[in-house]
This record gives sequence, C-alpha cells and structure tokens, in this order.
Amino acid sequence: MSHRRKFLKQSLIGSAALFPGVVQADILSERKSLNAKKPLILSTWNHGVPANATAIETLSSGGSIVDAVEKGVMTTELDLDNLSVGLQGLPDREGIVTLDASIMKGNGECGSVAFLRQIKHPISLARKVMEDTPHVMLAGEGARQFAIAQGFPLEKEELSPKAKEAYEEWRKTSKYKPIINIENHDTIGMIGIDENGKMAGSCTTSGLAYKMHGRVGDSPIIGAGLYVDDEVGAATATGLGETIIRICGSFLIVELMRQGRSPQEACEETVRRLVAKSPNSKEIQAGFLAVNKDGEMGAFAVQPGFNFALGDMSSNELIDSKSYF
Ligand code: SD4
Repeated sequence: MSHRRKFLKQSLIGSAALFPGVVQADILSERKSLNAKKPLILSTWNHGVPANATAIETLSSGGSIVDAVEKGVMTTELDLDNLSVGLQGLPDREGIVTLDASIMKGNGECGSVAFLRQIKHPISLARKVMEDTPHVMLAGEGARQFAIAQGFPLEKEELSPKAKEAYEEWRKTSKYKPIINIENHDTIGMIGIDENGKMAGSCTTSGLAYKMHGRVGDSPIIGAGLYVDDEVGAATATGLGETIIRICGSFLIVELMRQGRSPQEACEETVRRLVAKSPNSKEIQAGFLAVNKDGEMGAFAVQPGFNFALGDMSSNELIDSKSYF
C-alpha cells in the first residue's frame, strides 16, 4: 500500500472512530465558495462517517464511483449496532426483517430490491439487478430467488439480540406509531461525485420499525429515496418513506437543481412541499441531501436532529443539517 493510501486509510478510519467535532450546516456555503474538492461523498446520519471512509478508500484504490457508493453502504449493512439498516434492523409487525435498497448511476442506469428477506447485502443485489437483468426493480420472493441464483448466501432468519429485545418490548403494546429520528442512526443514503464529475448514489434500509408486512418505503423507489443525473446532480432521502414517495422527493430536488436552484435551495423547497402535503408534519422526520455537478451541496430536514457525513480525500466530518421546524 502506498504511503499516501496508508495515510488516507488511517486518517479516515481514525476520524470515523472518533466522530470528529460536529460542524454546522453553514459549512455548506463556505464550501460552496471554496468550490469543494471532488471527489466528494455525502451520506446520511452518524453512520455516514465510517461508510464514507470505506467509499473514499474504494475510490483511492482505483474503484469507480458506483463501486464506492456500493462498498460504502455495505459497511452500514454489516454494522451490528444499527437498528435500521441490514439484517440486524428492527423487524416488521410479524417479527420479520425485510430490506429495501437502490443504486443509481448518473447515466440513468439503476437497480433496486424491495421487501427482501435473508440477504446480507441488499445493495449488492440491487447492483446485480441494475447490471445483470433487463429490469429496474425486483421484490419479495422473486428478489430472493434472484439472489440465490446469483450465489448470494441466504442468512438464517433470526433477529439480532438488540432487535429481538426491542421487538418483544414493542409487542407488549403493539401500538403502531412510526418513530423516526429518536436515535441518530437511520437509513443510509449516499451520493458521490468523482473527480471527473461522474456521479452515483445508493440507499439501503430495513425500513420503518414494526411496519405492516409487505410495506415498502421510499428507499428502493427510484426518484423517491434516490435520484442521480450526471447532467445536474444527485439527491437522497431519509425519514418517513410515505411522505417522501408522495412528493417524489429525490427526483424533485434534482429537477429543481436543473431549473437553476442551488442544492440547498432545492432541499429546502422539497421539504416545504413535503410539509405542505403531510398533515402530521410536526410528528414526523424526513431529511434530504443533495450535490450538484459542480460539487456544491445541500441538506435540509423537517425536524432538527438530522445530520450527515461529508467526506473528501482529506477529511470526513459530521455536519448538522438545518431544518424546517
Ligand atoms: C423508509 N425511509 O423505509 C425509510 C426509513 C428511513 O430514516 O429512512 N429511516 O421509510
């Protein structure tokens, strides 16, 4: 490993472990004026820091931007402390973990999986759908059969100790109230741009805790949880998927940027739209991240508490987003 790569790996992994001081979203305008250095990787929530570290390391080892956003979120899919991504996530009402994921390249190629069981890396299966099928989306049993045919191992269907404990507690009352944003670890959405301006994004989740069996959120819906267009920019979403699907949130952000809005303005306008269409907006959380082809960034959420990780070749930091309320 070259000295530079070794240094990069150590500094990024070191910063991931330490969660460096949180900075405010004003850094976005500062970075904008500095014309932030590509390549850039942005991802949602605290777990974005280690995910970004993997993505940047993938790029610095010669991987493409789509390799980077796949490998980056695979880190989160394996994180046993995370209760909202991967097989260790919280289950649905029946006690079954079902996963949603999507991946998209800036040239319009995309793939996704929804309502998937027993697969450790739904993001990699989404990539297989993109690259090895004539389709965009596979769901449920068909997605699982495709995974088996592609050689993905089927994992045992059992809850992680943390998820089991939480599920058993929930079963005492079985009250269905979507709880989002109580803890700072949620769905991971990642968007990235390489030094030549090529973009890609990924999004992976176990979805809403205690959802109805069969419920699919925004994360595998191209245009809702994720949208990428090399001609304009990229956006991803986290939060209550139903509210994001209703407004085609990520697509809306990219289209607003196409019409000349900055990434920050586009995120804010999209959150305003979401709030206007959500009568219960005071009780829910949804947040968006965006980057345009010049490397300018934006982030905005319904409630305070949303944060994201911003990584480039020399730093990887956690930033608090501004919010509507
Ligand atoms: C969903 N958007 O399934 C996901 C959940 C999430 O932050 O993002 N939580 O609705």
